[in-house]
Amino acid sequence: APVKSYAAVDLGASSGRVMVGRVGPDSLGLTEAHRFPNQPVRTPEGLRWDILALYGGVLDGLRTAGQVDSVGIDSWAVDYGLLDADGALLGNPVHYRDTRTEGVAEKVWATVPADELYARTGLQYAPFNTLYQLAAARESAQLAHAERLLLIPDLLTYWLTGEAGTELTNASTTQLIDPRTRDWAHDVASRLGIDLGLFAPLRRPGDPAGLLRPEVLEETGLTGPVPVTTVGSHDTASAVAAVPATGGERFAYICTGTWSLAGLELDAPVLTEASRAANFTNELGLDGTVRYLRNIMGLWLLQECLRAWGDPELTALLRAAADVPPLRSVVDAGDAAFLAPGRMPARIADACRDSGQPVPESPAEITRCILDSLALAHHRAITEAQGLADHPVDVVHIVGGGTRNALLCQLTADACGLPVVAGPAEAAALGNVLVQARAGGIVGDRTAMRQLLARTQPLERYEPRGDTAAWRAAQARLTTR
Ligand code: LFR
Repeated sequence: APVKSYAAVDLGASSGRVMVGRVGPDSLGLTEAHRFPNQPVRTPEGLRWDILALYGGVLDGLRTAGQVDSVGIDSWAVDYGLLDADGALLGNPVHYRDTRTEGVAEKVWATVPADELYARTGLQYAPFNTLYQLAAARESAQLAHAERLLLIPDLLTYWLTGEAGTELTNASTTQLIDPRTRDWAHDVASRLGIDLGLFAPLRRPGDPAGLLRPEVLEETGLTGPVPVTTVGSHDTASAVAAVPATGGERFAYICTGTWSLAGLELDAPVLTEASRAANFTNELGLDGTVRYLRNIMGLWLLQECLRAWGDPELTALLRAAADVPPLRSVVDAGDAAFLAPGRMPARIADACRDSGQPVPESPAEITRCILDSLALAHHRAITEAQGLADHPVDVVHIVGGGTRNALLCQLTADACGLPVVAGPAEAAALGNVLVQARAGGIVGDRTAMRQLLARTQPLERYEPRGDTAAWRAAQARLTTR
């Protein structure tokens, strides 16, 4: 049976990687070719992505990966680069944690009220949605000179192939897509004076995205033609595609990494007022599915603390955190107050103090507070999603980097009162690889992709330990304040 090789470029907020997936009808292996840091830079204008370093990392990774049958790219969502009429990049892409969008949403809502915006686009409120970024940039010289807007994976694809497109799953995070028609929300854009002509034509996971340019082949030592395949270019779309759910399972998922994205895979969006009030988002997944989920601050809280503490050894810290008494103090891990970088241990301590709870002091105590808080937020999102979508579940799948954090997985099972199946850790890269393999005819439909994952990937199961009363009490402390 044929085995094919696919390079998956997967860019996260703190690191990028180029992985090589080898896929056969009954086999799936993934190896890391290259991993490189993603270090945003504070320039005089604000927080910017170092896009050239990322592109350099992609080229290095492809060189290390060696000959592959195709390449696919996914990254975090919402951010973009602007190109001028010559196709040259105008400035460094702005980081979604940059402060330029502060106070912008209110101005947008004066033109298109928040409830109308939700009914049309199904997108959660987040200050960094592309729509608000474009509104913030409205008067800028850069936008005035722009002829093209390319989301980050589309920009890198353009640099690799010379072909411009807008991948749909990622486009759904711009807040300019109607999740029912899966096409642009023309009325929303025109009312806000956003020129949809900036966007290249939509393309969908599985569509061809061009061939590596001759210069790229030369630079990476690959022999052409090497096609680039459109994948679920939003990393969360790729990660959800790699949830190893088997057949008839009724499941929720949590994609863990810098963010925790917790929710359900649905056939249709939920656009009710209750859903808006609960701030659930309807992003698009593979094959017309809807990723109905909530953004939770995620391991960002811990990453920022680790940075403040000078990067102590994580294994020892998690062991110490496991010994801290549970649920002493919890914070709202969904709170946008934690969005910006910096001073994270102090900000968490402040939140505990302000809510009249014991103030965690040592790194172990703060770490435990973060993990308890995340587990609580996971439970809350999954419970509310089931109610709002009328879609009950029996099991929670955790995928992504957080699956390596056994304490977080166990606490999530405890808080949810449901079994947790953890893995794969490299879900986004695997989803990326499998969509390429599907386009190449090696695997069948979405169910077949998931069954292949369930058969081949190491998974860990966590049973709930039954102390639900303590979790409900902790939840009540947060919500009644
Ligand atoms: C996760 C993610 C989330 C998105 C956030 C910002 O990496 O893509 O899904 O809300 O980053 O783009």
